[in-house]
Amino acid sequence: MGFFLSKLVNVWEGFNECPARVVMLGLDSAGKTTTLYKLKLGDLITTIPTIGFNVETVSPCKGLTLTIWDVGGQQKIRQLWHHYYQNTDGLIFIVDSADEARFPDARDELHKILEFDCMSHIPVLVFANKQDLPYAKPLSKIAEVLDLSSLNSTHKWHIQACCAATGDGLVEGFTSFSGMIKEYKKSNRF
Ligand code: G3D
Ligand code: MG
Repeated sequence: MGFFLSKLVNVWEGFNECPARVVMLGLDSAGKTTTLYKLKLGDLITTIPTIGFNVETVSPCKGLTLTIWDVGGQQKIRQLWHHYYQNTDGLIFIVDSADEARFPDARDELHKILEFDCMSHIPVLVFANKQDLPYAKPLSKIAEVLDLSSLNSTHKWHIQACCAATGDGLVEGFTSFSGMIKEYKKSNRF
């Protein structure tokens, strides 16, 4: 009986699995590639600046399978980001919480992405990364400088403090993102 029930639970969880395609963007050195491979390998890798993209399928939390496109964030290649926007179910935007000088650039890039038609209602997960650094700004400050409240009428968004190097905060962020993505996909089904 127990065996039968556990099989039933597995089948139910299979139905509930949510495969989705998301893009992961943010300024160069924010920690995108570190996040991707922490999720994929469970390990901290040595990164080099991403010139093109990395793509991996990961299951960051229960019931969610994501194909994540991690696109290079250097200034001259940001103009290519829009090539990755079609058929996207969500945006992960990563910020270096200790890089206060570039918060305005991060805000401008985030809002530019969301102005594209195909991104106009997608759910947004912001990771305030590198919270382990001594000068990292708190979540409230980062939400404010990114002007996230101005997205309230168009986007479901969530901001999560994290340290991609250790993985702290990643599961919590993706658990919130999972609900937002499922709701978005349901509303876009027809
Ligand atoms: P990017 O893909 O957004 O360009 P990377 O960023 O993942 O390549 O990371 C850029 C640098 O930030 C790397 O250091 C990486 O180890 C570091 N980093 C990423 N996440 C964290 C974090 O949570 N805390 C700290 N302290 N550092 C982090 P290097 O030295 O290789 O440039
Ligand atoms: Mg990178």
